Amino acid sequence: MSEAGGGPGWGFPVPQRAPWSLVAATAALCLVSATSVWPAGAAPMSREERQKLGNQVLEMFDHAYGNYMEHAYPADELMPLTCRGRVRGQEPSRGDVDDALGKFSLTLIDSLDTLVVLNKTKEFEDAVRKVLRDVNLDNDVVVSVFETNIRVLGGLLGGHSLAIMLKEKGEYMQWYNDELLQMAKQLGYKLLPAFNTTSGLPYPRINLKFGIRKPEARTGTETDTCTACAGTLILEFAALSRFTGATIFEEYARKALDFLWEKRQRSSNLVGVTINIHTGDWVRKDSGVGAGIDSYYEYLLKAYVLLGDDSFLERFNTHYDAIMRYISQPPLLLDVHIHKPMLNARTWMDALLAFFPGLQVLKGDIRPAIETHEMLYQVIKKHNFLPEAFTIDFRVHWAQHPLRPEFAESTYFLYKATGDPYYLEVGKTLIENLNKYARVPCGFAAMKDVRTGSHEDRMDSFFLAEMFKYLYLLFADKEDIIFDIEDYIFTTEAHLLPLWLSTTNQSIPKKNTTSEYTELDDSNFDWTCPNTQILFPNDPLYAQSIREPLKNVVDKSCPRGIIRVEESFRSGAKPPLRARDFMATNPEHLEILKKMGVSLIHLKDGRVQLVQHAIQAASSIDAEDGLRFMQEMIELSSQQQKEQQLPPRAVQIVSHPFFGRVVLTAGPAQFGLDLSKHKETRGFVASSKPYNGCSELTNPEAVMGKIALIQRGQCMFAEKARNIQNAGAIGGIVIDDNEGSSSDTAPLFQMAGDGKDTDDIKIPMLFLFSKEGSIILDAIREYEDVEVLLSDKAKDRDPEMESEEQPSSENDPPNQSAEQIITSSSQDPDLAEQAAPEERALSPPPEPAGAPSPAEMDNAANISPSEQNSDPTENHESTSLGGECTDLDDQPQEPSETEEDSNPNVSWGQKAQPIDSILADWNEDIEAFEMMEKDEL
Ligand code: DMJ
Repeated sequence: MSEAGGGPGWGFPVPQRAPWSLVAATAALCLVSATSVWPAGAAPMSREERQKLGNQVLEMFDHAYGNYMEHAYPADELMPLTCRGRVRGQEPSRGDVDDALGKFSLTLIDSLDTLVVLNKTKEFEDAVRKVLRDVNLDNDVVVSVFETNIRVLGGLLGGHSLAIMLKEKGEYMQWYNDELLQMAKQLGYKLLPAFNTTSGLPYPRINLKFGIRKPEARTGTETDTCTACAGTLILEFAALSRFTGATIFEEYARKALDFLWEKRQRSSNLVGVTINIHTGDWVRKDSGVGAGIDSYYEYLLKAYVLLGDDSFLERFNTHYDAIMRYISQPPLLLDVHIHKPMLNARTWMDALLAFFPGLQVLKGDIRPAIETHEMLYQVIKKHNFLPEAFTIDFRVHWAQHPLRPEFAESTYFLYKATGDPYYLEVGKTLIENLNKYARVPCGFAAMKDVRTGSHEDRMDSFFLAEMFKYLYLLFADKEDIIFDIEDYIFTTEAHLLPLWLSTTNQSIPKKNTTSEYTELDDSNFDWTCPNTQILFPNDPLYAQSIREPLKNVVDKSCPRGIIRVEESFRSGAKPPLRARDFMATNPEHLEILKKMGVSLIHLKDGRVQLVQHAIQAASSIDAEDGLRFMQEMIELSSQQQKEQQLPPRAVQIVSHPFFGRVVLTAGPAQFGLDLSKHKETRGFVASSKPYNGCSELTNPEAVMGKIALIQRGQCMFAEKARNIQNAGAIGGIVIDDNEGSSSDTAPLFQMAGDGKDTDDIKIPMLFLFSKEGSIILDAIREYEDVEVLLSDKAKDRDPEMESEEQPSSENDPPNQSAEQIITSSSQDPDLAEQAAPEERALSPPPEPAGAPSPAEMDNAANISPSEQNSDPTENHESTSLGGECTDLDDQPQEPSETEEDSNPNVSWGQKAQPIDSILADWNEDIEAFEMMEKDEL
């Protein structure tokens, strides 16, 4: 048991307090009432400002929830770009992520208790009536057991918990008669067949109507599940048992947890990411605190809080010690192998681990929580959001961000524990970024790429279940909430379960390990947190002093080993094994690698990944050699990738009513104006005639000076470009002719030339899949004049333009003054040259030959050292390694945030990201995607 577990308080029934009170229980920190002592360094935020921010959160919630209810309900989720509901089966499959959708109005159920927290009691009452009236849990659809448990069962139970609380208060919900609980019970029984395995670990998926076994079920053949999937049931299942008296749910969830505990790797006390549900063998033996494992740890600690069973705390503490010993490398949290826990399994971190500082607060381990949170905040400040994955030198590894709430969650718990107003400022930044970059006219859209600012047509239900709750609570005073939040515990989906369940229907005996059960005398305790006097007894600068050394950890970071390698390159030293010669199958090479501290990780898809740990090298000289070798390998790989790929581009709709809020991910062209080197192109759009653009346009007057829309197909991309250019278009957007295609589901590709010289094409050309393209086509139908910006990265919205233009009707023409700031390519001197149409003699092959297939693109991103044979040039080394330590990702080319912020004129286009940095990110992005698409994030 850890030191924290050894105190006198471990046999006591859990007090009816909120999680942060457990900080007190765990670390004995909160012994005296909170005072108004703040650590110096962050000015206190006035009540007025906190209220203003709280109101802003309410307005944002209304925007998200209102649009879901108006445009999507009863569908599971809102598609905020196309402003309609996402109905499973009616949209192209997105793979595992769709398993959360069970045709049960997911977002409504997930939002129930948020409505009460946000003081929208009337709306809550309406929402509950809708759930009871409309939701069917008996659909013939295969859903994830994990997601259905945390979002739907948890949502129903959270709704029930607050419904009975309101009923007791005597004003609202007087008609309520446990109907949500009955639905929860019905759902619980529907999930039980999933546990019909010898291990007791549940199948990952179940058919809501047919269960597992029946042939119609279309599931039940799976052999593996993720640890979090099997280990994140106990709170909801125990609550269901205790609310209803039906003990079976709690029993099943306990059995699954017991099995996972038995299967932990005994020497490291870590668990892997995926496990075989029949044999209990670890399928993926890497171990971290993020994707695939995260909420298993969370539920062990919270099960102790809710159920008061010491065995859960013991297990948690055992795992926590292992995490802090092997995975925690403050401020980083890095995955390791369960059998060789000193060996890192990855060189990047995923966004889900952002919940961990919050859990550390609950555990009472504040220092590493502050450190990791600060590191994450800096990544956010750099990219506006936390990318799905980022490297240990803080470059984007996977650029997506589906509006995940974990960082807001940790911010809230850290504020509660420390009272440091710094965390209020962090929350304010989160609010600003959401409004600035993710808000669209019909809700909030996930970020497809945090670097370009492009969107995905999705707004996950957890955004409403969690994000708004944590942000609102962050700024709320006790009196702003109509009930005592401290009487509840948050599930992993932020649903609220009452702590009084710990003493209700306790049919399963507690495994209290202390033989002498001692009731804690807590009469001297004031459980209220934060208690900064105790937390920072001698030094009010404590929290700040922990953050301070980390302040520049992101900006000042260098890609691993660059400085040292740079020096050795300058000295002309070469590694004993050159990257270009390396063969993964050559035992001698492997021996050299080992000596240099370089380990080889075999990925599932057959590729290998190289990781260097200088500490494992035979000597410091070998370690230096290892760094040189790694640098060569990076250069070699990135050079090859650069040759074959271009980064994604952005099409941003800037006219009324979008004002830049809709950003579409676009594929680049290998010809025409390179948007990363030139200013963006802005103009109104017009459809070309013929729409395929394969012959001379019959409507040149319509496309002249505009951005022409052309349909994919029937001729080469380059030919289309020439035809619209000849008609006077300043740019072109090719829209996919495969109906339903989307960058959400298909990998982007670049439009290839026609195999001939394409230097005559001067205008920029971008490619949109059909769904993104139809957003523009729909906009034309509705608003007629639609203006877009073609660029390499979405530009900040222009607030002046937005506030100046208050159209009286939805169909008002767009602001014509906007034309005055058009940066059109027609002003480009280069373009003057091509004013006279050139003679062309093309006999085009069919178009598909022009575009590389997704598979070709994917191969380009692979690092397969055994296949490397091209020669990295010496010049390359000196150019990329010369000069100061630079982050290949953004620095020094990208203007710093301070520069941007201090320049009020910066908008629409002064935030260009250098091509190299985007290339590096884009290559990594594809690779990361390949590696992670199978992970259950
Ligand atoms: C939520 O559904 C839950 O928090 C879950 O535990 C994992 N993360 C998502 C949101 O990111």
